Amino acid sequence: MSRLTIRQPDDWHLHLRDGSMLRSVLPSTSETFARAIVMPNLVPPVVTAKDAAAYKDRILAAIPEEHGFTPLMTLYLTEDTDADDLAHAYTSGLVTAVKLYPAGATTNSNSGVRNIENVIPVLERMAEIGMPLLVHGEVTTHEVDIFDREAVFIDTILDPLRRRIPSLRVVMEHITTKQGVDYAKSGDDNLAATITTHHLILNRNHLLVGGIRPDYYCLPIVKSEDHRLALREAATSGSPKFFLGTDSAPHTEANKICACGCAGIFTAINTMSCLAHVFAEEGALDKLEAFTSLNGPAFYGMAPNENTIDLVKSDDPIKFPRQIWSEDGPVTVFDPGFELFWKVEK
Ligand code: OTD
Ligand code: ZN
Ligand code: ZN
Repeated sequence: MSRLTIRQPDDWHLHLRDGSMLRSVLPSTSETFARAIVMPNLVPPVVTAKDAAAYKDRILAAIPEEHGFTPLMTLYLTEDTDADDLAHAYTSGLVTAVKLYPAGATTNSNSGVRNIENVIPVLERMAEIGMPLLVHGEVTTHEVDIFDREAVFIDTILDPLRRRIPSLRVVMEHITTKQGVDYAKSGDDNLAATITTHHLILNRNHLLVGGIRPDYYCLPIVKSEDHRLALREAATSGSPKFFLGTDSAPHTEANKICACGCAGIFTAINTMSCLAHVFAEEGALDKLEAFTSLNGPAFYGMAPNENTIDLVKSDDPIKFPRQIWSEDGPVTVFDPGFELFWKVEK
């Protein structure tokens, strides 16, 4: 197969940042994707309906005129979140979901939740109104090894929480382990999971063997090969439980390549080419549309996009820029480690 037509994709987990970085990275997404769930981990974070409305306006102002794009806003859950403000943000259509970051789990997550007990009333309210909770599923306990943090989170936080509030709709964001795949599969219709492009491609050898690769450093950290294979199986299975959340997370080169480099990989610009490559390798191109364009909207109760895109396989490798420019400095584009041949045509 050398041409594949699919419904226009959506990105169910994206970091757009703010200011000049927002203006630099947004077109890479809005060129190809119709909608994206926009992460609220700005500094300071997007906590209230008012914050979300203002951020949405800044995003809308940065969309190139020729692109149609809808940002789906999220609120950052804190132990002080006001349940009425959050419920109103959802029922009025301003906000699509709420993001749970365990405090300290990832970039700009210091205002996150320290003790889940303190947010139970808000989560119960969300369950009542059907508002999805998007979870960064890693414990931050110092004793727990960074490679085990997802599995421990599932056992000690997520599973007890779902038993306590079974009607809460939950998305396990950017799962990276077999345990994450198995847990998502074991849940009812209230549970789903996003998978990133880079976790389908990288294992921890790519990060660490032959010299450290700061451009492959992200959270949750890339795992061993058996976990990567489990993710590939899940993503290409067609199961409605799994859909794309790129977690494209731009940082300037200076902030990534230094003594304490930031976590995050900028994949927005070549994600669809990478995914077509992965799905073709797995003999599952017929499942790509479900992963990028159908399963996400179905979980969120939205219609899939009407427009289509074509993925066209060329004979010669496609050249993506190695970096994109921002006023704050260059941002390195994800290098999948192989040449890309699938090009998006709209
Ligand atoms: N992971 N980097 C970032 C967020 C994600 O956990 C995440 O969602 C970021 O830079 O905002 C990252 O590695
Ligand atoms: Zn996260
Ligand atoms: Zn993220």
